[in-house]
Amino acid sequence: MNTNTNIAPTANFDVEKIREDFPILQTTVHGRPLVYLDNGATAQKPLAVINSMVEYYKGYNSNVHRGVHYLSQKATDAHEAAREGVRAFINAEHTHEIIFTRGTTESINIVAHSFGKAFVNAGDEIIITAMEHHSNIVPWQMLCEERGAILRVIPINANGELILEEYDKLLNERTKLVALVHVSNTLGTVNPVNDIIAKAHVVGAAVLIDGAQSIQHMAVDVQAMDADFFVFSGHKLFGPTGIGVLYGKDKYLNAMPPYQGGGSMIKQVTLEKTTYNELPFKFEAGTPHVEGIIGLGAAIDYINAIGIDNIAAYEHELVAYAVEQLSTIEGLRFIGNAKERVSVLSFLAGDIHPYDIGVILDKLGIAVRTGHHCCQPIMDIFSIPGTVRASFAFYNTKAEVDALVAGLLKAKQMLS
Ligand code: 7TS
Repeated sequence: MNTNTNIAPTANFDVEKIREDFPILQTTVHGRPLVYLDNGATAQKPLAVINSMVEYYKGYNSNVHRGVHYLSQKATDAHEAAREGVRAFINAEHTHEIIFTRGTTESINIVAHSFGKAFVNAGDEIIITAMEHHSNIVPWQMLCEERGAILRVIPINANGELILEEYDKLLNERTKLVALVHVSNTLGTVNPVNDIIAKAHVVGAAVLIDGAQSIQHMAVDVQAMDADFFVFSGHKLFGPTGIGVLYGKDKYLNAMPPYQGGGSMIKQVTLEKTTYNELPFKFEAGTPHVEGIIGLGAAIDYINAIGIDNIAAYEHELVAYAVEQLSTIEGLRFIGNAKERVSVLSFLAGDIHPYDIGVILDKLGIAVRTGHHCCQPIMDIFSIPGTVRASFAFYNTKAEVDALVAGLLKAKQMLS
């Protein structure tokens, strides 16, 4: 089910101890202990992340890359250390290939805008898949409309897996870019990105991988994968909101025009003409989200201390247990049954509306997401209004899965 099935969590992976690092997990909702199963929307933050940002504001708040003074240099050092932390975490070749953005959505929009300007012309083709989040659909539709390019879509089967024979048929010398999700936020499907990227490269197309739902669940190596772009959000990786990453190979980033003009992204400005700064600053106009970057760096340090392979192995076991337990509920139907799947379970219970289930679970202190999860095309394919989605993190437990099952049985009883 997940790609790390052969690894067992090490003996020192102690979920109860890990939970102590997350203050919010000690709270109650409607008088019940919080059971947080909406990690796909945003993950909770460990104290190490919260404290890193408090320390920045208390001790060295300053703008970066601008001042010779002590505070500015300290903030700049922390900021650039976080960039190096991101580089190492995804094994990018160069630190300057790491661009800080507001999140996955902004990262994709930068590529659509700047790669589009440099490389996409009338009659060119862009390939996406039918399981994309809206943020990996709409920017490409906008680009295609603007440039007279054509959007092609890889369909999915009833299990929620890509139909790869159709991908083979779509690829051709007009394909300029393939943009797809690594792990579906709605189906949990893990896509075979290595093969998809290798095939795109045969026709000379670049590939953008949306890693918003993979980066927190499995080891990512952008060089081994050979991704041209890899994007993710800090807030789903136990870091703060408002910060994200665009990784791009420098051969592409150097050939792309800036996304925004302003301070920091320039080398020299006269009233007639501006020359642009080098990577990564060419794509980072204005004062960055300094505390967000510092918080993201702390989140990566925190994950590294636990070990992403330990996290993957623990979650594999947890999700297998959840599938087994949920399957005992009569009338429960999973939306998405991919062979390769991680950490996201979408389902329906009989013909009960997902929203009604979500409201009852909430009263029991259980947070799940209901609705279309910003993937309306998937709902159209399955002819459903939405799903109930439980999305797991490494701090969730089998006892919480049991609470979810009990809550669903109660909801069924009340609503049937
Ligand atoms: N791509 C995927 C696969 C996502 O799951 C999300 C957010 C995004 C892109 C956009 O990320 P953002 O941080 O820029 O907003 N997904 C979800 C979700 O599943 N529930 O809430 C947000």
